[in-house]
Amino acid sequence: MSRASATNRSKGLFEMPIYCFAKVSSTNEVAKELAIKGAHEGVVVLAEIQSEGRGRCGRSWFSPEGGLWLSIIMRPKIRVDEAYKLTFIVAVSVANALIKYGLCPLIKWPNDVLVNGKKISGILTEINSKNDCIEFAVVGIGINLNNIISKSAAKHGFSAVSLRECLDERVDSDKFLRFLLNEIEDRYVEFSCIGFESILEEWKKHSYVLNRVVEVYESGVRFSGLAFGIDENGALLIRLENRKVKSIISGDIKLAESRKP
Ligand code: BT5
Repeated sequence: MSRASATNRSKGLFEMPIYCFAKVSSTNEVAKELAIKGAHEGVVVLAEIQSEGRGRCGRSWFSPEGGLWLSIIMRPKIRVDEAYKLTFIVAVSVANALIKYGLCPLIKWPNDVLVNGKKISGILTEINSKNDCIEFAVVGIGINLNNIISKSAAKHGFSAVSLRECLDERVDSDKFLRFLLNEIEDRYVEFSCIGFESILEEWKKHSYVLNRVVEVYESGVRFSGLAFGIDENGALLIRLENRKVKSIISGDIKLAESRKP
C-alpha cells in the first residue's frame, strides 16, 4: 500500500474521510481491513491504481491509472440475503451519475453498468456477517472514467468502454466522484429510512435484461429464457421455454435474441 491522504466530505451521513492511495492491491481489501478495525460507515477508500483489482468469482478487474476505483464501508441493519440491495443502490447511483454526462446507461443484472452494450462499471459487494445479519459491507465500485479501455478489453475478450471514450474528452474526476457519492448517499438514506421499493423501481427502469430473452451460464450449465422479474432475494427470474420459472442467484447472462419465447 502506498501513501494515503484523507479528505473530508461536506454533508450528511457519509461525513467521513476519503482515504486516497496512489496504489493498493484492492480498495475492497483495504476497506475491509479498516472495517474490521471499526471504521465508521461512510468511509471511502480510493486508489489511482489497483494491482489486484478483483471482480466476482475470483475474476480480475483491470485498474490502470485514470479509472475511478473505490470502496465504501456500509453498516446497514439488514440480513445477509438483502446484501444485493446495496449493489442495486450503487448501480442505480452510478447510472444516474453517468446520465448527468448525457449518457444512457443500462444496468445488467447483477452488477454491471453498460453504455451501448459495453461495460463501463462493475460493482463488487463483499460482506462480513454475524447470525445472518450484516456486520459490515464493503461495496467496491470500478468505473472506467479517464482510462482508455476499449482496445485492451477487446484483446482480452471482453467489451468495455470509459466515460472519456464515450465523450471524447477527459472528465473532472473529483466532480464525478462528488456526483456519485451524493447519489449513493441519497439512496442509502432513503433505503435506511423509507425502504427499498422505489430504488428497485428505478433499477428496473434502467435494466438491460428485464423483458428480454437472455442466455444464462450458471455453474457450467447454459440455458435461455425470458428475464421477467427480480425476486425478494435479488435473484433474476427467468421463464424457460417449457414455461417453468427458474431463479438465478449468481451467474453470467447475455442477451440472446429480441424475440420472446
Ligand atoms: C465486476 O465483477 O464487475 C466487479 C468489479 C468491481 C471492481 C471494483 S474496483 C474497486 C473495488 N476493488 C476491487 O478490487 N474491486 C472493486 P465481474 O462481474 O466478475 O466482472 C469481471 C469481468 O469484467 C472480468 O472478467 C472482465 O471480463 C471484465 N473487466 C475487467 N476489468 C474491466 C474494466 N476495467 N472495465 C470493464 N470490464 C472489465
